[in-house]
Amino acid sequence: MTLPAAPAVRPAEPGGGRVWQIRGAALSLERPLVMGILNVTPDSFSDGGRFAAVDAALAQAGRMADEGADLIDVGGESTRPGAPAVPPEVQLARVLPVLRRLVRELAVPVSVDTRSAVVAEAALAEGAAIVNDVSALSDPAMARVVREAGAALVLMHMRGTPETMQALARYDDVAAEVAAELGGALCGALEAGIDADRIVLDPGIGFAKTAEHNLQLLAQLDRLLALGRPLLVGPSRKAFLGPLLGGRPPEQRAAGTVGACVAALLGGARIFRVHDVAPVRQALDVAEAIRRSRPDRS
Ligand code: HH2
Repeated sequence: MTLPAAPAVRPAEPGGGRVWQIRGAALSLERPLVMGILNVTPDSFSDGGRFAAVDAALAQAGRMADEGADLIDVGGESTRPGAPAVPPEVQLARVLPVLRRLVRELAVPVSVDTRSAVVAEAALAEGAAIVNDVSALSDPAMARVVREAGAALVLMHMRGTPETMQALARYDDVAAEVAAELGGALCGALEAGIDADRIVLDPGIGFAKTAEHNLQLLAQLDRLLALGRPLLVGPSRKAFLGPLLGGRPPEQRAAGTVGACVAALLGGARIFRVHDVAPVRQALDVAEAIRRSRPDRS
Protein backbone atom coordinates (compact mmCIF):
# COMPACT_ATOMS: atom_id res chain seq x y z
CA MET A 1 0.00 0.00 0.00
CA THR A 2 1.36 3.43 -0.95
CA LEU A 3 0.75 5.99 1.73
CA PRO A 4 0.32 9.70 1.01
CA ALA A 5 3.23 11.84 2.16
CA ALA A 6 2.74 13.66 5.45
CA PRO A 7 2.45 17.45 5.07
CA ALA A 8 5.67 19.35 5.62
CA VAL A 9 4.90 21.12 8.87
CA ARG A 10 6.90 21.70 12.01
CA PRO A 11 6.56 18.92 14.62
CA ALA A 12 4.44 19.99 17.59
CA GLU A 13 6.23 20.21 20.89
CA PRO A 14 4.40 18.17 23.49
CA GLY A 15 4.98 20.83 26.10
CA GLY A 16 4.93 24.55 26.31
CA GLY A 17 4.87 27.44 23.97
CA ARG A 18 1.81 26.37 22.05
CA VAL A 19 -1.74 27.57 21.93
CA TRP A 20 -4.88 26.17 20.35
CA GLN A 21 -6.73 28.95 18.60
CA ILE A 22 -10.44 28.36 19.11
CA ARG A 23 -13.29 30.67 18.18
CA GLY A 24 -12.92 33.82 20.25
CA ALA A 25 -10.01 32.62 22.40
CA ALA A 26 -6.54 31.15 22.43
CA LEU A 27 -6.27 28.15 24.73
CA SER A 28 -2.85 27.66 26.23
CA LEU A 29 -1.47 24.15 25.93
CA GLU A 30 1.12 24.82 28.63
CA ARG A 31 -1.18 22.88 30.95
CA PRO A 32 -2.89 19.72 29.64
CA LEU A 33 -6.50 20.45 28.67
CA VAL A 34 -9.39 18.28 29.82
CA MET A 35 -12.45 18.05 27.56
CA GLY A 36 -15.47 16.79 29.50
CA ILE A 37 -17.83 14.49 27.57
CA LEU A 38 -21.53 15.36 27.54
CA ASN A 39 -23.47 12.80 25.53
CA VAL A 40 -27.09 13.87 25.08
CA THR A 41 -27.94 10.55 23.48
CA PRO A 42 -30.13 7.62 24.50
CA ASP A 43 -27.54 5.02 23.49
CA SER A 44 -23.92 6.08 24.16
CA PHE A 45 -21.81 3.13 25.30
CA SER A 46 -21.14 4.32 28.84
CA ASP A 47 -23.49 7.18 29.69
CA GLY A 48 -26.35 6.76 27.20
CA GLY A 49 -29.66 8.17 28.46
CA ARG A 50 -28.19 9.72 31.63
CA PHE A 51 -28.02 13.31 30.38
CA ALA A 52 -30.76 13.39 27.75
CA ALA A 53 -32.88 15.88 29.77
CA VAL A 54 -31.62 19.46 29.53
CA ASP A 55 -31.41 20.03 33.29
CA ALA A 56 -29.49 16.80 33.86
CA ALA A 57 -27.09 17.70 31.05
CA LEU A 58 -26.54 21.20 32.44
CA ALA A 59 -25.91 19.83 35.92
CA GLN A 60 -23.37 17.32 34.57
CA ALA A 61 -21.59 20.03 32.56
CA GLY A 62 -21.44 22.25 35.66
CA ARG A 63 -19.99 19.37 37.68
CA MET A 64 -17.33 18.74 35.05
CA ALA A 65 -16.43 22.44 34.92
CA ASP A 66 -16.14 22.53 38.73
CA GLU A 67 -13.88 19.47 38.55
CA GLY A 68 -11.52 21.27 36.17
CA ALA A 69 -12.77 20.64 32.63
CA ASP A 70 -11.41 23.25 30.20
CA LEU A 71 -13.92 22.37 27.48
CA ILE A 72 -17.28 20.61 27.25
CA ASP A 73 -17.91 18.38 24.21
CA VAL A 74 -21.62 17.96 23.46
CA GLY A 75 -22.77 15.19 21.14
CA GLY A 76 -26.15 13.95 19.95
CA GLU A 77 -24.98 10.85 18.09
CA SER A 78 -23.36 7.75 19.54
CA THR A 79 -20.41 6.62 17.44
CA ARG A 80 -19.79 3.35 19.29
CA PRO A 81 -18.98 0.40 16.99
CA GLY A 82 -22.06 -0.62 15.00
CA ALA A 83 -24.06 2.53 15.82
CA PRO A 84 -26.28 3.77 12.98
CA ALA A 85 -26.01 7.37 11.74
CA VAL A 86 -28.40 9.76 13.49
CA PRO A 87 -30.18 12.22 11.15
CA PRO A 88 -29.11 15.87 11.57
CA GLU A 89 -32.57 16.96 12.71
CA VAL A 90 -32.54 14.39 15.51
CA GLN A 91 -29.03 15.46 16.59
CA LEU A 92 -30.13 19.09 16.55
CA ALA A 93 -33.19 18.38 18.68
CA ARG A 94 -30.92 16.73 21.25
CA VAL A 95 -27.97 19.11 21.17
CA LEU A 96 -29.28 22.65 20.62
CA PRO A 97 -31.41 23.11 23.77
CA VAL A 98 -28.43 22.03 25.90
CA LEU A 99 -25.84 23.96 23.94
CA ARG A 100 -27.82 27.22 24.10
CA ARG A 101 -27.85 27.11 27.88
CA LEU A 102 -24.28 25.87 28.20
CA VAL A 103 -22.98 28.80 26.21
CA ARG A 104 -24.92 31.30 28.33
CA GLU A 105 -24.50 29.73 31.75
CA LEU A 106 -21.00 28.21 31.73
CA ALA A 107 -17.69 30.01 31.36
CA VAL A 108 -16.18 27.03 29.54
CA PRO A 109 -15.88 26.82 25.73
CA VAL A 110 -18.19 24.29 24.13
CA SER A 111 -17.42 21.92 21.30
CA VAL A 112 -19.95 20.01 19.21
CA ASP A 113 -19.24 16.36 18.45
CA THR A 114 -20.76 15.77 15.02
CA ARG A 115 -20.01 14.50 11.51
CA SER A 116 -22.79 16.65 10.04
CA ALA A 117 -22.12 20.13 8.63
CA VAL A 118 -25.79 21.05 9.21
CA VAL A 119 -25.47 20.24 12.91
CA ALA A 120 -22.09 21.98 13.16
CA GLU A 121 -23.40 25.14 11.49
CA ALA A 122 -26.39 25.38 13.81
CA ALA A 123 -24.24 24.68 16.87
CA LEU A 124 -21.73 27.34 15.85
CA ALA A 125 -24.57 29.82 15.33
CA GLU A 126 -25.55 29.16 18.97
CA GLY A 127 -22.02 29.87 20.20
CA ALA A 128 -20.05 26.62 20.00
CA ALA A 129 -16.33 27.28 19.58
CA ILE A 130 -15.05 23.95 18.29
CA VAL A 131 -16.23 21.25 15.89
CA ASN A 132 -15.15 17.76 16.93
CA ASP A 133 -15.50 15.70 13.77
CA VAL A 134 -14.80 11.99 14.27
CA SER A 135 -15.01 11.51 10.49
CA ALA A 136 -12.35 14.16 9.70
CA LEU A 137 -14.42 16.17 7.19
CA SER A 138 -16.42 13.35 5.55
CA ASP A 139 -19.25 15.86 4.99
CA PRO A 140 -18.16 17.95 1.98
CA ALA A 141 -19.69 21.10 3.50
CA MET A 142 -17.93 20.78 6.86
CA ALA A 143 -14.66 22.58 6.03
CA ARG A 144 -16.51 25.64 4.72
CA VAL A 145 -18.74 25.76 7.82
CA VAL A 146 -15.73 25.59 10.15
CA ARG A 147 -13.74 28.15 8.16
CA GLU A 148 -16.57 30.68 7.83
CA ALA A 149 -17.29 30.55 11.56
CA GLY A 150 -13.63 30.86 12.51
CA ALA A 151 -14.13 27.72 14.59
CA ALA A 152 -11.52 25.28 15.82
CA LEU A 153 -11.51 21.73 14.49
CA VAL A 154 -10.68 18.30 15.87
CA LEU A 155 -9.73 15.93 13.05
CA MET A 156 -10.04 12.34 14.28
CA HIS A 157 -8.86 9.20 12.51
CA MET A 158 -11.42 6.58 11.56
CA ARG A 159 -11.97 4.26 8.61
CA GLY A 160 -15.47 3.81 7.21
CA THR A 161 -18.29 4.76 9.55
CA PRO A 162 -19.13 3.61 13.08
CA GLU A 163 -21.35 0.96 11.43
CA THR A 164 -18.58 -0.46 9.23
CA MET A 165 -15.34 0.54 10.94
CA GLN A 166 -14.43 -2.56 12.94
CA ALA A 167 -14.19 -4.63 9.74
CA LEU A 168 -11.61 -2.10 8.51
CA ALA A 169 -9.24 -2.51 11.48
CA ARG A 170 -6.42 -3.99 9.39
CA TYR A 171 -2.97 -2.37 9.44
CA ASP A 172 0.61 -3.45 8.76
CA ASP A 173 1.92 -0.57 10.87
CA VAL A 174 -0.96 1.14 12.62
CA ALA A 175 0.95 4.25 13.70
CA ALA A 176 2.39 4.86 10.22
CA GLU A 177 -0.96 4.34 8.49
CA VAL A 178 -2.94 6.44 10.96
CA ALA A 179 -0.32 9.20 10.65
CA ALA A 180 -0.52 9.09 6.85
CA GLU A 181 -4.33 9.10 6.79
CA LEU A 182 -4.57 11.88 9.38
CA GLY A 183 -1.92 13.78 7.44
CA GLY A 184 -4.17 13.56 4.38
CA ALA A 185 -7.12 14.91 6.38
CA LEU A 186 -4.94 17.73 7.72
CA CYS A 187 -3.87 18.66 4.18
CA GLY A 188 -7.52 18.71 3.09
CA ALA A 189 -8.46 21.04 5.95
CA LEU A 190 -5.54 23.37 5.23
CA GLU A 191 -6.34 23.43 1.52
CA ALA A 192 -9.94 24.31 2.40
CA GLY A 193 -8.62 27.40 4.17
CA ILE A 194 -8.82 26.39 7.83
CA ASP A 195 -5.91 27.91 9.78
CA ALA A 196 -3.38 25.35 11.01
CA ASP A 197 -3.39 26.83 14.51
CA ARG A 198 -7.11 25.99 14.84
CA ILE A 199 -6.64 22.27 14.13
CA VAL A 200 -5.81 19.46 16.54
CA LEU A 201 -5.42 15.79 15.60
CA ASP A 202 -6.75 12.67 17.29
CA PRO A 203 -5.70 9.03 16.62
CA GLY A 204 -9.31 7.86 17.14
CA ILE A 205 -8.94 5.35 19.93
CA GLY A 206 -11.50 2.58 19.34
CA PHE A 207 -12.43 3.71 15.82
CA ALA A 208 -11.46 1.02 13.27
CA LYS A 209 -8.88 -0.27 15.75
CA THR A 210 -8.45 -3.51 17.67
CA ALA A 211 -7.44 -3.37 21.33
CA GLU A 212 -3.84 -4.04 20.26
CA HIS A 213 -3.98 -1.21 17.69
CA ASN A 214 -5.18 1.19 20.40
CA LEU A 215 -2.28 0.26 22.67
CA GLN A 216 0.24 0.55 19.83
CA LEU A 217 -1.08 3.99 18.90
CA LEU A 218 -1.02 5.26 22.46
CA ALA A 219 2.56 3.98 22.72
CA GLN A 220 3.67 5.79 19.54
CA LEU A 221 2.05 9.20 19.67
CA ASP A 222 5.37 10.75 18.69
CA ARG A 223 4.71 9.48 15.16
CA LEU A 224 1.51 11.54 15.01
CA LEU A 225 3.18 14.55 16.63
CA ALA A 226 5.41 14.63 13.56
CA LEU A 227 2.38 16.03 11.68
CA GLY A 228 2.96 19.27 13.55
CA ARG A 229 -0.31 19.72 15.39
CA PRO A 230 -1.28 19.17 19.04
CA LEU A 231 -2.82 15.80 19.86
CA LEU A 232 -6.14 15.06 21.52
CA VAL A 233 -6.85 11.53 22.78
CA GLY A 234 -10.12 9.90 23.80
CA PRO A 235 -9.45 6.61 25.62
CA SER A 236 -12.17 7.25 28.21
CA ARG A 237 -13.82 4.04 29.50
CA LYS A 238 -13.35 2.40 26.10
CA ALA A 239 -13.55 -1.33 25.35
CA PHE A 240 -9.78 -1.85 24.99
CA LEU A 241 -9.47 -1.10 28.72
CA GLY A 242 -11.91 -3.86 29.70
CA PRO A 243 -9.57 -6.88 29.37
CA LEU A 244 -6.77 -4.94 31.10
CA LEU A 245 -9.09 -4.30 34.05
CA GLY A 246 -10.38 -7.82 34.66
CA GLY A 247 -13.43 -7.28 32.45
CA ARG A 248 -14.77 -4.27 34.34
CA PRO A 249 -17.76 -2.55 32.68
CA PRO A 250 -17.38 1.01 31.26
CA GLU A 251 -18.54 2.87 34.38
CA GLN A 252 -15.82 1.11 36.43
CA ARG A 253 -12.94 2.10 34.14
CA ALA A 254 -12.08 5.55 35.54
CA ALA A 255 -8.73 4.49 37.00
CA GLY A 256 -7.85 2.66 33.80
CA THR A 257 -8.75 5.81 31.86
CA VAL A 258 -6.40 7.78 34.12
CA GLY A 259 -3.61 5.33 33.28
CA ALA A 260 -4.19 5.73 29.56
CA CYS A 261 -4.29 9.53 29.83
CA VAL A 262 -1.07 9.75 31.83
CA ALA A 263 0.70 7.46 29.37
CA ALA A 264 -0.61 9.60 26.50
CA LEU A 265 0.53 12.80 28.23
CA LEU A 266 4.04 11.40 28.58
CA GLY A 267 3.87 10.41 24.90
CA GLY A 268 3.03 13.96 23.86
CA ALA A 269 -0.79 14.36 23.94
CA ARG A 270 -2.10 17.68 25.31
CA ILE A 271 -5.91 17.40 25.23
CA PHE A 272 -7.89 14.61 26.91
CA ARG A 273 -11.55 13.83 26.16
CA VAL A 274 -12.94 12.04 29.22
CA HIS A 275 -16.07 11.25 31.23
CA ASP A 276 -14.33 11.21 34.63
CA VAL A 277 -12.96 14.73 34.83
CA ALA A 278 -11.87 14.95 38.50
CA PRO A 279 -9.44 12.00 38.61
CA VAL A 280 -8.04 12.74 35.15
CA ARG A 281 -7.50 16.43 36.02
CA GLN A 282 -5.58 15.52 39.18
CA ALA A 283 -3.51 12.83 37.50
CA LEU A 284 -2.57 15.01 34.54
CA ASP A 285 -1.57 17.94 36.73
CA VAL A 286 0.75 15.73 38.77
CA ALA A 287 2.17 13.89 35.76
CA GLU A 288 2.76 17.19 33.98
CA ALA A 289 4.61 18.64 36.98
CA ILE A 290 6.85 15.56 36.98
CA ARG A 291 7.37 15.77 33.21
CA ARG A 292 8.41 19.39 33.53
CA SER A 293 10.90 18.55 36.25
CA ARG A 294 13.04 16.39 33.96
CA PRO A 295 16.43 18.07 33.68
CA ASP A 296 16.63 17.22 29.96
CA ARG A 297 13.20 18.68 29.07
CA SER A 298 13.60 20.96 26.08
N1 HH2 B 1 -14.75 9.05 21.02
C1 HH2 B 1 -16.10 9.03 21.01
C2 HH2 B 1 -16.84 10.12 20.52
N2 HH2 B 1 -16.22 11.23 20.07
N3 HH2 B 1 -14.24 12.42 19.62
C3 HH2 B 1 -12.90 12.46 19.60
N4 HH2 B 1 -12.28 13.55 19.13
N5 HH2 B 1 -12.12 11.42 20.06
C4 HH2 B 1 -12.68 10.27 20.53
O1 HH2 B 1 -11.94 9.33 20.90
C5 HH2 B 1 -14.12 10.18 20.55
C6 HH2 B 1 -14.87 11.28 20.08
C7 HH2 B 1 -16.80 7.81 21.52
O2 HH2 B 1 -16.97 7.88 22.92
P1 HH2 B 1 -18.29 8.35 23.67
O3 HH2 B 1 -18.69 9.72 23.25
O4 HH2 B 1 -18.06 8.20 25.12
O5 HH2 B 1 -19.39 7.29 23.27
P2 HH2 B 1 -20.55 7.29 22.19
O6 HH2 B 1 -19.92 7.47 20.85
O7 HH2 B 1 -21.19 5.94 22.36
O8 HH2 B 1 -21.48 8.43 22.50
